[in-house]
Amino acid sequence: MIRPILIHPDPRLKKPCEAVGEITPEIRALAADMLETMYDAPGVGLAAPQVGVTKRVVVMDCIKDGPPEPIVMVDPQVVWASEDVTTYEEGCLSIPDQYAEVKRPASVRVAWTDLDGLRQERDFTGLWATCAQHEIDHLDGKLFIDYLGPLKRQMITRKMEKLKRERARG
Ligand code: K1U
Ligand code: ZN
Repeated sequence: MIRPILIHPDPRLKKPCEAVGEITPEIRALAADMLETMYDAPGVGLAAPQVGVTKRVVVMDCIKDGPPEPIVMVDPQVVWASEDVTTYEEGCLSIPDQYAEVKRPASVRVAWTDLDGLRQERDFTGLWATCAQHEIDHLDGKLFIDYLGPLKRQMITRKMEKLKRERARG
């Protein structure tokens, strides 16, 4: 099922999410819906708070051409980050049509629980590393615009408020 994606500003996007712990049928259904919603958008990642669920679940697939490579991460943690940083022009499905350069560690090691309840650990580089950090930020109530200066952030927030007013009017 495709779930509606919340648009910034929304208090649910600013709230730190709660740990999941045990994998339940509800978590498996949430992950399936999130993957469907991400592919439909389309996007390369999605975090549970973006569909209004403040639990620590993210999905990602940064393969643009070729067979899909979906990853579901429950309770993900960055356990190591490289000293070298990279700049990527980020977007966000909760901040449509707005892009800005964000500097982050170029490589990260992430540990998470998979849908079989097994703990996984993997190193990510390139867009995968940027996306994993962007999604884990969502779980901590942080958006990519929080890395920008106050003027740019305010300008984007005002555009999103206008977009939401227009969408509400229909
Ligand atoms: O979390 C999100 O809002 C998803 C976001 C993830 C992301 C994108 C770029 C850098 C870091 C994190 C998106 O997927 S925005 C859409 C996007 O990047 C895209 C859409 C279609 C094809 C390829 C990329
Ligand atoms: Zn985002």
